[in-house]
Amino acid sequence: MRKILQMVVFSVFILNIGCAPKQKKKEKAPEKAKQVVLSDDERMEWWRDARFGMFIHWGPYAVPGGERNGEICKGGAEWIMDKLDYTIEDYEKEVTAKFNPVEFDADKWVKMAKDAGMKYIVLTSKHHDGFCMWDSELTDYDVMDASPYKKDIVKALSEACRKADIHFCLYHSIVDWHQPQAQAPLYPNYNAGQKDQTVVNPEFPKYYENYLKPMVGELLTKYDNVDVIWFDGDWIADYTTEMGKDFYSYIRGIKPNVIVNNRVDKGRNGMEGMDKEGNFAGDFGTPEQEIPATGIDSDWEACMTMNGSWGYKPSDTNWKSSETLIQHLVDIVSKGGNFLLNIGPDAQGLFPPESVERLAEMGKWTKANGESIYGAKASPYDRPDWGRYTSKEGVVYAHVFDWPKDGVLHLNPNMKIKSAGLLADLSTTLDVVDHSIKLPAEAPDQYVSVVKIVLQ
Ligand code: FHN
Repeated sequence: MRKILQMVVFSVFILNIGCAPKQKKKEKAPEKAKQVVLSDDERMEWWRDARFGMFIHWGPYAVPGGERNGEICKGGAEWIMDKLDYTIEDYEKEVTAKFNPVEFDADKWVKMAKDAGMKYIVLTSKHHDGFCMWDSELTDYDVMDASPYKKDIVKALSEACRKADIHFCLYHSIVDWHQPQAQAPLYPNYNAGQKDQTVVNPEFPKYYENYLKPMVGELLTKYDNVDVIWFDGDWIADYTTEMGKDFYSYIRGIKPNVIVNNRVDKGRNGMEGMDKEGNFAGDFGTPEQEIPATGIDSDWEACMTMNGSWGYKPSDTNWKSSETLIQHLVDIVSKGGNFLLNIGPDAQGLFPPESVERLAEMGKWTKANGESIYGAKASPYDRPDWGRYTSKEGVVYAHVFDWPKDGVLHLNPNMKIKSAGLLADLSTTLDVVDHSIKLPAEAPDQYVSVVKIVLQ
């Protein structure tokens, strides 16, 4: 009789929370951090100086690469579970069970990011498909138990970043197509709130309190060098601004100096990414696949793909040129923002060759001209027709996209110029006449040449 009672109690417990936690050691509450609490400006300083980071969208969705039985998923390949209507069981069987990236080498990835001039890496710890890229105590739907790979990917990249002295950051999705409480009940298509914002799921608060929140706490305590939590999936109706504000203070309570984007709350104005009027949590705005038309005097970071997909999608050959990517970096910094440029590694754990090629080109440029990017800010001068200005104390960097045919660079008439030289070769000074500079016939850089102007 006692046995039956125990069985009844146990199954009620499981039904109640909906996702049976791993039968592993009791998850202890995340330790309170013992760090010195920095001011907001001190906490944001490294991020503001960094200016350029690598986004990595990687997970089981790299296996199908956006294609199922000959059908191509529209948009990002990381949405294939939703867009091509996998059931949870089918996705586990056809996709997750085949995720075995045996070529993955975290040190190689980090070296490519550093050589490209990137100062931080943001890896998807869990995207919308709910698959966890680390050894989690909270679920069996992780790389250790649900995939043949069985190695902790978050740990590998965390350690490779520490070794290479580059900031390690995590993207974490609020949306979760694997967690029953995170989806609208009884709907074949996941997360029906995504398609119909009026659909709400009464179970969602349980998912938030018992799964999503402790999971981020686990990541922050298991991997001690997480410097940014980059939330996504803030748009669903189930997720409330009360949860967002609670989440932000919970995270800062564990790690006071961590930086959190504005998608932790509900303030984001769509893909334009900046906060609408009101009081919302989050440390920086997140324009996506677009660059604001003018400078913005708050912290923001534009995230962008190299082709059209965040996740690996070989059928998408619409690659931005290296020139375009370098000009985007300059344009963003000239408006006071950061550039988070995405890589979608394949199912073997390799960067697509087109991405490798562009990273190398950007690395050559940032090696020669990085002084005009890192720690640089928007300039007080209006944007010139031929390019962009960035600035530092007493210095303006003129980024010339269109090299003048007559060899004369016309600058802003309010600029009081003391001297000027080509950043790529400061050994020769350039002739300055009033607000114009005499340039050599040939531009030193094939994409964007930089003139360093010392102000009076
Ligand atoms: O739905 C996601 C998408 O898959 C990708 O992660 C981008 C990049 O942040 N964010 C969402 C779309 O806005």
